[in-house]
Amino acid sequence: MINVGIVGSGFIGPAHIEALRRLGFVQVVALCDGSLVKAQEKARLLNVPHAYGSVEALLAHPDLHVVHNCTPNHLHAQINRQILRAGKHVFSEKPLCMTPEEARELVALAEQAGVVHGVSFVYRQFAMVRQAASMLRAGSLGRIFASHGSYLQDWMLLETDYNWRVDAVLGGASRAVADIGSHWCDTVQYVTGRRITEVMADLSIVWSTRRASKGGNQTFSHDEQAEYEDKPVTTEDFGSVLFRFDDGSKGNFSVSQVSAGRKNRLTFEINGSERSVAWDQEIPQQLWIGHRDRANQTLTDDPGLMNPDVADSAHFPGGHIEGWPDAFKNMMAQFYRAVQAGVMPEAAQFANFHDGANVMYIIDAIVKSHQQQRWVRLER
Ligand code: SOE
Repeated sequence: MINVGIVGSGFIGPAHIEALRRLGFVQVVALCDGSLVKAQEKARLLNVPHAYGSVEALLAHPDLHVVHNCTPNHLHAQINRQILRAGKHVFSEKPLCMTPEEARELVALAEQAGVVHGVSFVYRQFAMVRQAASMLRAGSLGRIFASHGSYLQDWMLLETDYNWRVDAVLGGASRAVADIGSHWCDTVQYVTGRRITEVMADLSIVWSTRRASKGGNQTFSHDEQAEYEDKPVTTEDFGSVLFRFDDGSKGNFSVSQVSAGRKNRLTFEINGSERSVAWDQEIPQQLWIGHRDRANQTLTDDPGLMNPDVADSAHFPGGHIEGWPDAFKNMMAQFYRAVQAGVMPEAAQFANFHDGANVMYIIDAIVKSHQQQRWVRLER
């Protein structure tokens, strides 16, 4: 059995634990949170045998092999560093850190440590996203003309919606782009096999002051009875980005956390000279395939109908719809196969620290582009 420790038990820590438990060869042995009391309470609720009130104490747990960093953004770099210095395999929530400098440092540390390193970019692990990537690899779209899409949510729509992500000190200089645009970029770079090299961005804040619940808000939660205090907002609620890929092809995407009715709608469409593909995270089992000279198709996640090289990313016969928790399981399965082998695979299908750093360079360029109102080339 592989022994795992989880740091952080907010919205996402329990999702990691659930996915790990579905693998069968991994056990979550310890959990750590900001205080021992909170960690003990969460460990009891989540049936985790050991609880710790500090990362140091968790890292000293006997026979610990892997640590997942599921903390708020401002703690990512510091805790990833600690895990690497302890020589443990590391799986970090996104974004990898808060600045490009930290990203470069973490990539170097991960390489030196010789451990398996992963970043939680989960959307590339959906069966139909992997199918789209397989089709592109096989050349079935032809020459790529355009890539576009958006990632829209509504959990920050109201003036009374607040969360640590709003505070630049805790969430970073960018919010919507770093929180969900990061997923869009990773997913589309994975599908196309191309890298974004230049961006032109326009970011907007719709609530320059938000009314924060004095009791604090979890991600996606809303408390009707709360008492509020005013807090200034310096991070974007939505943004539009034009980009250029390394092969000269182009695209654009928008991100928004204030789009009423859109819960977690990551969509992309890629247009090639032969056909198009489009995908929507809220109907994840369908891949739309667009044609000019015949009727369009909707391919569903039936392993028997998918390309053989990616058919193992759907686990049930067609019609048994798989979604976000299943993509999470796929991501963990990829990562833990590498942990079993003890080395980073040649062509990892899970996002690693290099991918996490790459997205940090994109976010940094987007923020600079907005501030300077011009095209910005990525600095790696
Ligand atoms: C909040 O916007 C959030 O939970 C992100 O932080 C996740 O990465 C995304 O998968 C869903 O939305």
